[in-house]
Amino acid sequence: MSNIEQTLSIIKPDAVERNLENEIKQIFKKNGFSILKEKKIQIEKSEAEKFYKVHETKPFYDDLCSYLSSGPIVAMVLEKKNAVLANRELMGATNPKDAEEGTIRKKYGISIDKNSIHGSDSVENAKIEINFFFNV
Ligand code: IDP
Ligand code: MG
Repeated sequence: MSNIEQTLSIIKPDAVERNLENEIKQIFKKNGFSILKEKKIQIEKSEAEKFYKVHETKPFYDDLCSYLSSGPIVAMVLEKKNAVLANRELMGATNPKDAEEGTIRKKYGISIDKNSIHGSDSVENAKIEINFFFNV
């Protein structure tokens, strides 16, 4: 049974700012992900608020939305077998301090808020998030 999935990845402003875009894309490719679509954009804070709406009651919501809209980001559609989980594993824990060796957040993350990368957390949310960036 093939379980080919697509997931949304975002290279966040702290990583784009440090010119890590190509290095991070290489990590995805080395780990068997195909990058089906990609675009570099800067979004409005109102769009970030929509994207992160699930976190609207959290104390860090406002800072998070300011941050995601603070500079260019690279949104990508990644495809692989079990892509959603595989991408979460490759990204590492939300807080880079807790991320395992070999993960993107361990390697590049600066702090819990500047953690370099976003990845969808379920197949259902991946569809919504891919739609958000690519089907407009
Ligand atoms: P995830 O990115 O690993 O899925 P989420 O819990 O969905 O983590 O949180 C979304 C983003 O919000 C995180 O990537 C991180 O940048 C930020 N964030 C999460 N928890 C905190 C926190 O406690 N303080 C500050 N920022 C946070
Ligand atoms: Mg999340």
